[in-house]
Amino acid sequence: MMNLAETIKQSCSQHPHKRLIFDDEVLTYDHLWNTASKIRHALEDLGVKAGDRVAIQLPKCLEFLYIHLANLQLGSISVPLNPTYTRDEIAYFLGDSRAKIFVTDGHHAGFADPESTAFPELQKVINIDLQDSSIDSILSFNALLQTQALDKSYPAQQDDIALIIYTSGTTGRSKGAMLSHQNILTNLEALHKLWNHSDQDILLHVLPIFHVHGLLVAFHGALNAGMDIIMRTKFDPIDTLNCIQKNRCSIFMGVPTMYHRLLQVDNPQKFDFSSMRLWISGSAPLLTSTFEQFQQVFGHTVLERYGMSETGMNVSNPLYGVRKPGSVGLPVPGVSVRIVDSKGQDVIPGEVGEVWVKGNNVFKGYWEMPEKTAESFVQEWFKTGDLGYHDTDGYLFLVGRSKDLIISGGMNVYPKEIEALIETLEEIEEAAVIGVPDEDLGEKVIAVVVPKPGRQVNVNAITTLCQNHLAGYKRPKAIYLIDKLPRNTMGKVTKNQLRDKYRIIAQ
Ligand code: MCA
Repeated sequence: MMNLAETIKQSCSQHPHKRLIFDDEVLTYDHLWNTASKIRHALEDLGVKAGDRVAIQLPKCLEFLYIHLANLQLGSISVPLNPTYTRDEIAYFLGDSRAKIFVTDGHHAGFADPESTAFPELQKVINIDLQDSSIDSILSFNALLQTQALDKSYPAQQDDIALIIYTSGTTGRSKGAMLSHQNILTNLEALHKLWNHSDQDILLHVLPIFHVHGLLVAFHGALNAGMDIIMRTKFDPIDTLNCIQKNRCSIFMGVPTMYHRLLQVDNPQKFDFSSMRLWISGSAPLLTSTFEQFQQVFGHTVLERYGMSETGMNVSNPLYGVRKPGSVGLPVPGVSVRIVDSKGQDVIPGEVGEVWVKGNNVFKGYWEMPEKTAESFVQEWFKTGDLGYHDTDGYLFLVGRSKDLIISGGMNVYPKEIEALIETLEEIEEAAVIGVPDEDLGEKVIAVVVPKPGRQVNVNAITTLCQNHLAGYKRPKAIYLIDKLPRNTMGKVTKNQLRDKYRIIAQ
């Protein structure tokens, strides 16, 4: 098996004139790969070696892709970070990953000073625009482009880490999921066959690129197949339909919120989407009502699949067989799936248990967290924390999570992180953060907060605190004050009770 760089190189050599159209900029595979080669050599000149971490916090842009592909060529590890992360969040990720290079833009370049003792291993901040930054050790992206593209070999071994994707922690610190070249390639190859990808396909790419969904399943999937890629910086439903019509796209990948928003478009039939063969949904549960409405309005059956940052894609509805509403489908070839009870015994069809998965797609563990890694596995089975059941045809239906997790617009939000932040306010006794159903986002984040006896709590102070410390998608959309949180006999906050109460109040 080749490594990721070798397979992409092969695809770029076979399809040199295939295009990536990024908003209005048109470039070829050839150009993409050669520019990445220049960056690879510039990184090498900076002393970056195989295995070093290169953190990337950029809005969706070509430079992000160049840096990431350069890392694959060099064997260094991409650490993609949400561009809306705040200074505190970035400080944690740079520190934890021990990144050697931080690639970012003018807005965030000041987040990390390589001279600071907080980041002893950070050597350079690379700024893709030098507009409002004053730190001397910042290097411009354009300077990197002055390097020659040399044809060199790609040293990464199968088992070497290609990416660290941070997933927030249910308790405490975020964990970096380490995905090897083999993990990623195994999954890409399985999906290529399963979804019948080909170089005749044209992908419309509207997802963020700092996640497995947008970066691996969509971008890498398309690149390996030699597809033309129409990439948009932001999702907009009208723009999506316009792009499909104009470019004769055949594949779209989105989160349920995007499907919901496409259904809000007035008379979508006025657009020509006859070129489309595959509408894929993932990252959050697709409501049966959205699935059915999409069938009625668009005349297409969405293909829902299920994956995780730690594993890539595990389960998918079939391309040719029945796509069952409410089900994420059947195991992806090469992935084994079990549903087990609390004793680790397999349950019978119809019975709910925890979903465990095994296969070469399953990650190598959490970066420098051997205990967390050990807790997440039983032998080679990865315990997903998702609850579900199989029907008698083997289709998986997800019904909940054993972890305290909210999925808002396809983004995972861990209540613990927000609760701990709110509880830093001196006048607050405790906080419970929950997700309540939301038509657009699937679930929306709300906070229920208990003031200390006799203390006044200013809701604006909580809002400001969250604005200063948390990326936007994690911030509570509503905050409620309450005297006491409901608890069970063990003293644990009964979040189900809170969810029942606030699902109506918070509408
Ligand atoms: C943006 N905002 C959100 C979210 N996104 N609030 C809650 N949940 C969200 N997901 C807030 C912003 O903070 C801002 O708040 C306001 O909405 C407008 O921001 P904007 O960027 O314009 O939002 P949008 O364009 O409407 O974004 C919604 C979105 C986006 C398109 C659904 O969230 C998105 O692209 N989601 C996809 C995430 C994804 O790719 N997940 C894959 C991870 P304010 O106005 O207060 O500032 S999971 C994965 O990879 C696994 C492996 C898998 O299986 O796929």
